[in-house]
Amino acid sequence: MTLTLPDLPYAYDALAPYMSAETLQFHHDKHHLAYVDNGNKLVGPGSKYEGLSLERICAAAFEAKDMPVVNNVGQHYNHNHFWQWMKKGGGGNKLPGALEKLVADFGGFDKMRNDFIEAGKTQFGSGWAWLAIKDGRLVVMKTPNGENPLMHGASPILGCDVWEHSYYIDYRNARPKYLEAWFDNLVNWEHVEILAGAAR
Ligand code: MN3
Repeated sequence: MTLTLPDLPYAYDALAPYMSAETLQFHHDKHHLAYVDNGNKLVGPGSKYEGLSLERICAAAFEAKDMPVVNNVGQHYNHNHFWQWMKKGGGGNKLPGALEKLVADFGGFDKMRNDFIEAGKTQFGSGWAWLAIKDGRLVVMKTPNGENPLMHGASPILGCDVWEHSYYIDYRNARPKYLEAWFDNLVNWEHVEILAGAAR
């Protein structure tokens, strides 16, 4: 398949002050583009991944321990959703109805928020914190580098990029502050709901 860089679904300055235009310009225009360009050298026509969806490529590459594809195509999938997992005026603890039961069964909103932020804080080095659906239940996960829950038998519904490129301009080394600001002010719960619906 041919990977293409999606446009951001908002202006570069839409997420300030929680995520600056400068961060989005580097993160989207440089970092995500590099994953697209590198990924296209790995999964293009003639490769063994030809004809597979992005989701299937993630799982197949991890199964095959094909780490260049895991990391570059994984990061393409992760960032496609990362842009959509944020919006101006996001966050808050009012969830769409379809998410309420999943979150209640997990132990409630506060436990979900705390566990998610803790996962992001404790991911050693570059990686992601996740909410995912596994065996019909909500789980919190963390993964290194470009890995995602698709590679671990789960369906991601929310992910926060904890690579330094996602927060260093705005928060320097304060990853916990970034995670809290991100969760409380930027999360687009409607995109989470869409993915949760598709995961059933
Ligand atoms: Mn990133």
